[in-house]
Amino acid sequence: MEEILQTDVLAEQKVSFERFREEVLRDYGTACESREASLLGRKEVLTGKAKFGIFGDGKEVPQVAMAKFFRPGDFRAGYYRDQTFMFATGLATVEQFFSQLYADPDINHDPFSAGRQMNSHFATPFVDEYGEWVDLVNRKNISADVAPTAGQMPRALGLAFASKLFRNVNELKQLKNLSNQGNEVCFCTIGDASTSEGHFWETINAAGVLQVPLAVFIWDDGYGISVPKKFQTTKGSISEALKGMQKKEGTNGIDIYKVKAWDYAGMCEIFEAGIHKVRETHTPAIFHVEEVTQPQGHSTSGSHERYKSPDRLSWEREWDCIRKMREWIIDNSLASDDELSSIEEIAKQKVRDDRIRAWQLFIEPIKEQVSKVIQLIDELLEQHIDPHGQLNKLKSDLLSNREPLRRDIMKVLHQAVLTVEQYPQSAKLKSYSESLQRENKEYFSSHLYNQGPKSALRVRSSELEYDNNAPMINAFEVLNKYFDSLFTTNKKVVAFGEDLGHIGDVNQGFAGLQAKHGDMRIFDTGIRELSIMGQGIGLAMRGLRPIAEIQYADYLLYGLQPLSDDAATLFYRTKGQQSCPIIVRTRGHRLEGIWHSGSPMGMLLNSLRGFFICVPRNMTQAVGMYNALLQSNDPAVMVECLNGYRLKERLPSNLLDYTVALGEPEILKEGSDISIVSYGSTLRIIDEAAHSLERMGISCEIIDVQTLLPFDRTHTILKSLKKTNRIIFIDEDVPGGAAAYMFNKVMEEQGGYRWLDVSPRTLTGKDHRPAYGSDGDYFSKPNAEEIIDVIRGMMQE
Ligand SMILES: Cc1ncc(C[n+]2csc(CCOP(=O)(O)OP(=O)(O)O)c2C)c(N)n1
Repeated sequence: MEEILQTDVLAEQKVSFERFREEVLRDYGTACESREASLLGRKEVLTGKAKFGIFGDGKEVPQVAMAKFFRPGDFRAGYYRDQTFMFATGLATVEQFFSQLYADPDINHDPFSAGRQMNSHFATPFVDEYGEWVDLVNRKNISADVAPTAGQMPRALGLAFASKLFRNVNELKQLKNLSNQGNEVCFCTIGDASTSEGHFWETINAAGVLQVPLAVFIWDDGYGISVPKKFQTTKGSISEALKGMQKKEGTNGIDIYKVKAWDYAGMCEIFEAGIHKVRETHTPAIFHVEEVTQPQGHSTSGSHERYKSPDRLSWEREWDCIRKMREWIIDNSLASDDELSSIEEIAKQKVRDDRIRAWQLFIEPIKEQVSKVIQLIDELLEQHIDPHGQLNKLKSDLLSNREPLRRDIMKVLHQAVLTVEQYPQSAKLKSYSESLQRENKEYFSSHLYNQGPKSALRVRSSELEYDNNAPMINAFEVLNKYFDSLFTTNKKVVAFGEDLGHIGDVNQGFAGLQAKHGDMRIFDTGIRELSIMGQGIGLAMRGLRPIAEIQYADYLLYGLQPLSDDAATLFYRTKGQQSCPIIVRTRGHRLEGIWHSGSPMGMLLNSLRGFFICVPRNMTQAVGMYNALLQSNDPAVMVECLNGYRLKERLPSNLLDYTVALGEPEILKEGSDISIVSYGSTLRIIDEAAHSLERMGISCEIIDVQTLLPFDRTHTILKSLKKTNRIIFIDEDVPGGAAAYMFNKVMEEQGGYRWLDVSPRTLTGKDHRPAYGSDGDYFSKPNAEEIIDVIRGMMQE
């Protein structure tokens, strides 16, 4: 009996050893494939087939180790070094990797970005074509990479924080496709030099405070392009520098682990235990991966021989992680030298084949277009249409281009059409050119905003309703009652920011609501605008509806980078596969002084294409906009009027149903002499001026644009201008800011210049920031007297 048992145990041990061996060899094979992809990728750039390449060579072994513990339901927010992780998790193939390197715009070939992103910028689908969140629990999720160093950090905080909410907020527990009760980990990767960015420190501090399941892997290869660690990091070691944040008995904080990039077995052991702890306890962790190499240098833009010493270069060769893994496999008798050589050879051949297939996929459709153009030119030549032999020349130029791009075809087509446009026989050529223009527009310029069921533009305006005895109340109370109803009916909404939880925001929009709806749904944050935005971005990407607050519009500048680089580009850079319906709530325009009266709308307009920018004049209008936005998936900024919270507004009875159609201006007062275009707080100054002007016999039409992005989709302003033939754009931004933007839209896009009797004007704040005090405000921002004078001048012109 004992003997039989012993045989069983031995057999079992043999099986598990065999499984272990297979897993190790599979990892080794993945590492070899990835290395080969890096080597061949670089060649593709140097021979001109691709434009730029950045690769994960030197990080292969840590990434096969890390990938073992990345489970369905988990998220990654990483950067451009993670190709091996993507191969090891099965989320990317080598062929797709090359398709992206070639900038193949077909999403079936580059499923991460449809050719819109540089190579090694990965993503997986979070939403379907209708804008509905897919089942994120049973798949591994890659939030779309960005190139700005440390740009992944704020989003990573939000992705991890979502798990904390899913674990702790009862209302969210039924959302079974979005989370498995918060048991997910957000894997975040970053290069050692990028930890110098404020983004890193702000995120790690917030994670330590919040206790979220964030696992940060730092690939420490000693350099940020050419600049060594000693110029990047205090004490030359990020784990040393972070020690004050380390979690101790009875404190919050982060766990810190140090591993060596060439130590496969050591990393597997530490990652397994470390990730398990992050998942179970929501304690964030840093894995400082030291002694990483970079065999080919930073990117295809330069060579590392320029800045690494011969000693360093020879150390990197000796301590190459794949070489060390190979030695470890042989030392532990897991495979022979021959077996490993065979794995290496198979990997090389596979990558060569995948590369060729990706190139074929990329070039075939282009070659078909070339053939079609040649055929259309030949048809004209057969009819002896060839002014000055130009068509023939265009044909031979195109045929001699061995690796044509789409732009080369369009250039030839454009010239060919110009050459023969006077001949009726050129119709087919023209029509083909137009069809390619449409195709290229779809390839390169689609998906800035949602266009399907989740477009906010589908939401129509509805009427405000009032009870007979509806009270006049402080405007902030309108918002407060609205948020109360919203949080009662929409379980996905959360709101947070500085002073937003306990006291209910500095203007009391949320007063009393934390006590009612709980401190996991309405809460305070540290003073960290950048990562408040990241927190909102990550939550929104995981299917929640965050209202992330920036206390004053002036401080949006602190949080602008993740909004501009990450949230605004997300839908575009994934060609509609990921959405970020964050609502950034802030307040601005007139109040006091240089940093509490900002109206930096031009800054937002220029940096947030991809967002809706709402500029309501009162809180009821803001409610209608919140409702419209909450039905859609695009991100938005809501700038409430700082000086409007204590004005009286009538309490509507349909707060939850009232909607404002975004992108449609509202005529506030009809008039016949001049169209005055504005938004937000300035409208009250304009109203005052208009009363005086009316007394002088000048009839003003006042138009509230309501949203700056999108802008006047109904061309309401043009209709007004056709009636008045005079127009002025007034706001509190700097000269050349949002007023100039509105001016351009109406004059150029709407063709407004044709209806002018006098030259159009903009009237804005001064070039400087507004001075403090009521006089400072009066002399820094447009005032009623200025408006009267300018408009009287226009009437006399
Ligand atoms: C905000 C920003 N600044 C500069 C750059 C240019 N840049 C790209 S990578 C890089 C160095 C990053 O080094 P590290 O974080 O160590 O990562 P590694 O590339 O070594 O993996 C720099 C300066 C950038 N992409 N973004």
